[in-house]
Amino acid sequence: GALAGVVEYRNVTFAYPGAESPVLSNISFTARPGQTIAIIGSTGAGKTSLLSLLPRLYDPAEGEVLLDGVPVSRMDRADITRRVALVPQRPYLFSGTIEHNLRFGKTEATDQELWEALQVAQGDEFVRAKKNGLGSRISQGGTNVSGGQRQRLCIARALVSRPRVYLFDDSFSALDVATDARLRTALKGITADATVIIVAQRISTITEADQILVLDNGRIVDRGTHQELLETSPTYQEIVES
Ligand code: DUT
Ligand code: MG
Repeated sequence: GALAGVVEYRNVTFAYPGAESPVLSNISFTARPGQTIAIIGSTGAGKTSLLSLLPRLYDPAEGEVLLDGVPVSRMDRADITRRVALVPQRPYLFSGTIEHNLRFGKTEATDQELWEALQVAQGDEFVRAKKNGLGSRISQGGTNVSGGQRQRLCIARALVSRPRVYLFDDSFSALDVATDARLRTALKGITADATVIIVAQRISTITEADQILVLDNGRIVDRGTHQELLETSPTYQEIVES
């Protein structure tokens, strides 16, 4: 049968509670297993807001978000969380060991799976260099690891949970170009039959995406592959040149 993990946004409009104007207007797109969909757009365009609707951090005012054909508004958050992993723009670690942080919600993962996830996330070296390895303690909020290390641990945590759908909110922008490229190559193997949605700042992160959505002021103004957008989208060209 068809692989699970089909995400569909259908005419989605969303305003934050109490706000007058919507931050997302009439958003429609479909992301299928095996595909990488990229979202790009200037700061405040609505990229994080768009991602937040799938795990139901918020519900849209109009339209529907569907997971495998079922509106997420009819699903338990726990059920969605089993199938969708969001790596937030400000990655969060809680107090406990690195192992606890990686296994969060996925207690049956083996140590080998943890190390594989760390390797893909380009975080294995710094964990191995710690005296207590996976048993090293993380302080509340992860203040005793660097921002980049925190990001890699949160990417690894998502990988350990083996979701059908990955949402990466700006997870690669802080990495240097070479590490970003290595990470994404490694990611391809492990996410090959999953659905991947990437919010990105850097064009090089998304040139190979199956489809790029150009978000501007809460609307998808253009969509296509990198090559198509270079030829057709002034907004995309501006981003490329910036
Ligand atoms: N906004 C709110 N309340 C929130 C979060 C955001 O009103 O809790 C507004 C701020 C902004 C719009 O929604 O005008 C879109 O914000 P979002 O965070 O979705 O934008 P982004 O595309 O993710 O921006 P960035 O590239 O800075 O992450
Ligand atoms: Mg954002």
